[in-house]
Amino acid sequence: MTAPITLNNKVGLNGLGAGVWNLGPGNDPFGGPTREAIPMLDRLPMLAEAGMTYYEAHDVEITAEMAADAVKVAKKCGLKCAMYTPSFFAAPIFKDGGMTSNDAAVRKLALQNAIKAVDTTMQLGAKTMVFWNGREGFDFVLGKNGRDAFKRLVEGFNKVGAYAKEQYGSKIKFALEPKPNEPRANMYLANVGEVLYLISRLQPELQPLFGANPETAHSRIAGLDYLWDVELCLEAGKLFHIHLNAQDGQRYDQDLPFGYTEPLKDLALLVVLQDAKYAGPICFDVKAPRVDDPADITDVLTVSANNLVWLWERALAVDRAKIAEFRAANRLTALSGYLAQCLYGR
Ligand SMILES: [Mn+2]
Repeated sequence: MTAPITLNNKVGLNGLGAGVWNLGPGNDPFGGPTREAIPMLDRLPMLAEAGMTYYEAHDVEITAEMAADAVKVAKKCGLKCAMYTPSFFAAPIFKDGGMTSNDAAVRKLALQNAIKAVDTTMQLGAKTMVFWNGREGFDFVLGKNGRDAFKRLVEGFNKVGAYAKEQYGSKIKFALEPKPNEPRANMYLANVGEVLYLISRLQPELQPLFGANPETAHSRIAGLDYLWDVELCLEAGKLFHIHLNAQDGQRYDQDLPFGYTEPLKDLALLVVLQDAKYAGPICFDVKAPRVDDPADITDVLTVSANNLVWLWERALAVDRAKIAEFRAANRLTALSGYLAQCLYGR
C-alpha cells in the first residue's frame, strides 16, 4: 500500500530504526506462523528499503557467530546497528528469569550471555545495548524474595557495566527497557521510575553508563502517560534510546504502527523530543500483523515512518510561544485544541 520512502538522516538528528524481529512470521500465543520466516540477515535490506537508517537485533536473532556477516550485509545496504540486546526470555533455562532467577547457576549463565552480548554489540558497531526485563518478575507472590531479586539485578548490572567499562571505556551504553507485565504477571523494572531507581543503586562510577529505553506500548499497558515517562528520562539525563509504537489501551502488547492510536499525544511527544534536541536514533518496536501477507510485511515500518515524518513536520510548526501563552493563561483545554488544530486543522 504505502510506497517505500527514503528517510535516511532526515528525521530527528540521526534517522529511524527498527528491529529485525519486527518482520516476524506472524505467530502469536494462539497460533503458529502465517508467513514463512525470513532469514535474519535477509531482513536487513528490507529494513533499509523501508526507509530505516538503523537495525536492531536480539542475540538469538543475530548471534555472535553471525556478527561478521551482519556487518557486511548492513554495510552493503547502508544500515547501522542502533542497539543489540541479549534475550533472557526465550530459552527454557530462563523460564523464571535470568538475572533474578532463584538458581545461582542460571544467574551465572545470564551474566555470561550479557557479557558476550557486550562484545557483539561492539562488533556490530552499536553504541547501545538494551536490556528488556522479559522474564524478570513473578507470577506468584513469595515465589521470589523481591528484595533479593532487586539486589540480584543491581549485582548483575554492576558486573555487566564493569566489564563494558574495563573493555571499552564509555563506548557502550546500556538502556534498560521497562514493561509492567507480559510475559510475567508482574515484572521487575515495571516502569521508568523503577529503572531510574535501579540505576541510582548501581556503583556510582558505572551509573553514567546506564539509562532507559522507554517504549510507548509498555507505558500505555501500565496505564501511564508515555510523554511523561519520556520527560522524566530526559530530566534525569537518561533517555539513552527510544522505542516508538502504538497500543489500544491496557491489554496484551500489540506493537502497533507508530501514530495509529494517539496522534495528538505523538505530536506532543515529538515537540518534546525536538525541544530536548534528542540526538539518538528514533526506533520503532512494531510487529508486522499476523494477517498481513508476506508481500506487505514491511507496511508496518513504512506506515510508522510516514506517520513519524508527517508528525515531525507538524511538530516543527507548533508555535512554542503559543504553548507558553496557554499555560500562563491557564487555558489548558484551549491548549489541547491548539494541538488538535496543528494536527488536523487547515
Ligand atoms: Mn521494545
